[in-house]
This record gives sequence, C-alpha cells and structure tokens, in this order.
Amino acid sequence: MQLKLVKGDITRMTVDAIVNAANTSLLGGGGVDGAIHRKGGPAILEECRIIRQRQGGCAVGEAVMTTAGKLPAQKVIHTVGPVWNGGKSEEAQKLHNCYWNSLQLAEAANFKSIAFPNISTGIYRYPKQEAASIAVEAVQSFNYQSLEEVYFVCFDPENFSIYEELMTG
Ligand code: AR6
Repeated sequence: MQLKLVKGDITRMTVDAIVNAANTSLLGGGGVDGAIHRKGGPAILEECRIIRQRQGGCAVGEAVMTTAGKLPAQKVIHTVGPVWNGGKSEEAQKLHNCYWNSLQLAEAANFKSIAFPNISTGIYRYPKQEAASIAVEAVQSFNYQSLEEVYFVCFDPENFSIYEELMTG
C-alpha cells in the first residue's frame, strides 16, 4: 500500500472511494459533508435515506457506503467522527475506528484506492496534531489486501503541514 498526501478538495479525487466526515443522521451538513452532497448531487442523499430506514443512521466510529453520484470517485464511504470533548469520551478510539471501518468497507468491495479527509478536525474540533497521529497510525497498521493507494486529502494548510511532518519524519 502506498500512502499519499494531497492538498486540496476531496470532491475532485478520482479514486474508488472518498470518505465523508458525516454525522449520525447521514442527512448532510457543513464542511466536507456539505461539499460532497452539493457536488455529488441528490443521489447520495437518496441512498443515505435508505440506509437510515434500514439501520437508523450511522453510529460514531462506524461507516456506510453509498454512490458518489456525479463525483469522479466511484463511491462515498460516510463515517462519523467523534465530537472533541477534551479527550474524556474515548474520542481517540472512536476516531481510530472511523479510519479502520472505512478501510474495511473498501477492502470488502475490493477497492484499490481510497481518500480520507481530516475527520473530526473541523466542526467537531478534534485537535489536529492528535487527530493526524491517530489517522496515520490507523492506516499504517491496517492489514491490506486489495487497497494499493491511500490518500490523505488536507483542505486546510495547517493539517497539510502536520501530515507532511508526520509522513516524512
Ligand atoms: N475536501 C477535503 N477536506 C475538506 C473539505 C473538502 N472539500 N471541506 C472541508 N474539509 P468538517 P468534522 C476539511 O467540519 O470536523 C458536518 O456538518 C476541513 O478543513 O468537514 O468531522 C457534518 O455533517 C477539516 O480539516 O468535519 C458533521 O455534522 C476536515 O475536512 C460535522 O460537520 C473535517 O472538517 C463533522 O465535523
């Protein structure tokens, strides 16, 4: 597996799956979630609604997959990061699970490539340095079968430099 760092907008990524930093309702929101639904079109929300009917949304740390609609990616994997609560609510484990469960869904679909945003580090206020360490540790310890490329897509310059430092040492 090759780990790659990209600066920019995840909705432009041509990969098998992009990961969305969603919320438990799966009904959309701001940040990267807003951008994905806006640019991907209504087909994504339609599939999210079907998943809600089946399982009542998505728990924190879990992941579900839908179409990517009009986006260049094939699929969107929606995962729900933890809201930062000072580290008192098992946020680290939950954030780890977001990466892990997204990778597992991608592997189950035999995907070759996946792109992650910096889950929880926007509206959910997870400290960026800690979130990046968890993300890198999770993707580096995963046991890969089909996946060949894993991208971290950093939208804000602060996250980009944190990842650059972490990945190049
Ligand atoms: N491409 C890549 N990264 C992006 C993009 C983009 N187009 N837009 C923002 N980011 P956030 P969260 C980065 O707030 O903290 C929503 O309302 C952003 O700079 O999108 O997990 C959901 O519905 C930040 O580094 O997600 C939830 O309610 C990172 O994506 C809630 O926000 C995550 O920021 C989830 O909050």
